Amino acid sequence: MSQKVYTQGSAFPPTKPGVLRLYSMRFCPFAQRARLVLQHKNIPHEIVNIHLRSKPEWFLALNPLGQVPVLQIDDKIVPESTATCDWLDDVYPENQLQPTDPYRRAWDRVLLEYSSKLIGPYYGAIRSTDASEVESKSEEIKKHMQFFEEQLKAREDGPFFGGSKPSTFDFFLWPFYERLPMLPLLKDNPALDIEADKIPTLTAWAKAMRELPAVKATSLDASSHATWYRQTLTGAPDYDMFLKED
Ligand SMILES: N[C@@H](CCC(=O)N[C@@H](CS)C(=O)NCC(=O)O)C(=O)O
Repeated sequence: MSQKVYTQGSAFPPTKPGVLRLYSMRFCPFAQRARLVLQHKNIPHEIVNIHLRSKPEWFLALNPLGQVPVLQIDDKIVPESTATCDWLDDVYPENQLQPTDPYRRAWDRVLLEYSSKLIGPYYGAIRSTDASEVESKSEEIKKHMQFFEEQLKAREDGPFFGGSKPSTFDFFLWPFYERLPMLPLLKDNPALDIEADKIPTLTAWAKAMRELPAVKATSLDASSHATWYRQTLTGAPDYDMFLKED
């Protein structure tokens, strides 16, 4: 199936019985969460990429919120990145990602809640044109990173939040961490440098994450992310950017 986006007016690509489909967008950090879990667990699937500024009517019918990711198999539809990942983990239990220990599972929920607080300053730093506002967003991002640094260090069984193997939370956090190095490229503001020396445990985590085949398969480098966000800020991003096929 083509990786090119489907736009408003495009015909619905027919589903096949029993074939799992992910509605995605190649630059979306939330959709990357689902792509990471699909890859990590080797779950057969197909991907339909959606033009998020010109959404097909059939996509809006599937998810009235109009957001990716969405999973579909037969008559089942699951939107929302965290729900898609947990659902995949439950339906494909081999190589389980969610912690079995209830205390750890509870704390992964806490970490997820904190990671959702990172998202506001992250997009704020991307969108703001005011240098001092960018700096204050950057401070907030660093404060959250420091929290994750301390939490991961306290677990003492890394390199992953899941211990010696990644958990769903590792895949929830990764797409945002992967995009942090593009912020100083986008804004040319040194306040946005991650300062890896202040978060050594997270830096070692990132190194281990980058070794995972799922991360290798779904990651883009900082300059590609910056190119994408630069385009979104000027209004007409090319959703098919970097695709080699016709
Ligand atoms: N809470 C959602 C957020 C997903 C989200 O914001 N996706 C963006 C793309 S990165 C989207 O679909 N935006 C289109 C829109 O909001 O109209 C999740 O975790 O899946």
